[in-house]
Amino acid sequence: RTRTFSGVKPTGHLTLGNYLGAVRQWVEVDQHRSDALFSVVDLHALTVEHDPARVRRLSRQAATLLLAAGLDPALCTVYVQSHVDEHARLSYLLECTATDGELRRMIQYKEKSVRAREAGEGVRLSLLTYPVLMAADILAYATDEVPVGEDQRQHVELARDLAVRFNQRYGHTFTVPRATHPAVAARVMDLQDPTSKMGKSHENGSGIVYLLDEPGVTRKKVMRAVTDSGTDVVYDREARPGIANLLDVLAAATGREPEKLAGEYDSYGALKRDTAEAVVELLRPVRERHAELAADPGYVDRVLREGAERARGMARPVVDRAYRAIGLMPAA
Ligand code: AQP
Repeated sequence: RTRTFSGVKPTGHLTLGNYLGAVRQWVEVDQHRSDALFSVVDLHALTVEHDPARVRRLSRQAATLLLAAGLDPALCTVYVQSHVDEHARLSYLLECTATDGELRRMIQYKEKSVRAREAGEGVRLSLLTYPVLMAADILAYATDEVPVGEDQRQHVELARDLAVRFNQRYGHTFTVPRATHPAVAARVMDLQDPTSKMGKSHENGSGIVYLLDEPGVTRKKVMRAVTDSGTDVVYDREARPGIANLLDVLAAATGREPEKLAGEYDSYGALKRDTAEAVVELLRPVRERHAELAADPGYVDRVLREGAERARGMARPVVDRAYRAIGLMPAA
């Protein structure tokens, strides 16, 4: 069976982008047709300025939301990254495989390090090495497929490069993974700035639909989405990014194609109203189930404990093999 791995960072509340770009595929496709692991990758939340209590709270919330969205512990493994030591163990070996030049080329590093400097904060070394830890997340499980939004494409490429390089130098150790992306809405844009990604850690939340937003709040955010000059509804991501983004979201929420939908609208207002309703209905069951699960933290704890145990059992032989292959002496 295909092995699948993916994760979410607890750097903010989960967004519609996370859902359409990643989580929905995990629920509807990956957990059924593959041997899948999904992780709240909390170590990655420490690469930028963070508040310890908030990271802890958001980690629990993200895990609860993944279950609320429909991940079923009977079908897949759900766990918290820091509960499994193998990620950090393997990361060091991959730091000894990657070069500093290839990490400095990562787009997210460039963007986020500029943001940190502008905010007068130091750039944490872990922000540079973050894609190496992500490669370890993936390679530790002999992963074949990594279902992610398009913003993660470059990081999965790095994981492939490191796997190939390690295998060439030290003998076959790692499966070489590949990224998969949803057909529609692989990159949901910010409703207030449709040229930048809807990202959960952005300061201004008015262009971001959070999975736990009340329906009234979601409606307001969609209705106030920035649209392009012009009035006719056409699907053109370059010339009309605002309208294209709404069409992508509506298409993803209704299982239609954005180009076809464009032909059915002759005003921006009607498109926004239908998109708002479709998003509210799409997220309604997730919100409701989240409220139920949040009232039963013992259940979530049990799922995460069992998930971590299973994950450890899968990762340990792979990481142990890598330790031997690279030349470290086994303990007597
Ligand atoms: N806007 C998006 N559209 C489609 N997919 C997206 N993903 C994230 N944003 C979008 C996908 O969701 C998965 C989990 O994302 P993440 O936790 O790694 O990162 P993030 O939501 O982008 O959060 P950040 O880094 O905290 O926010 P920013 O970037 O604003 O600083 C991934 O598969 C991701 O592709």
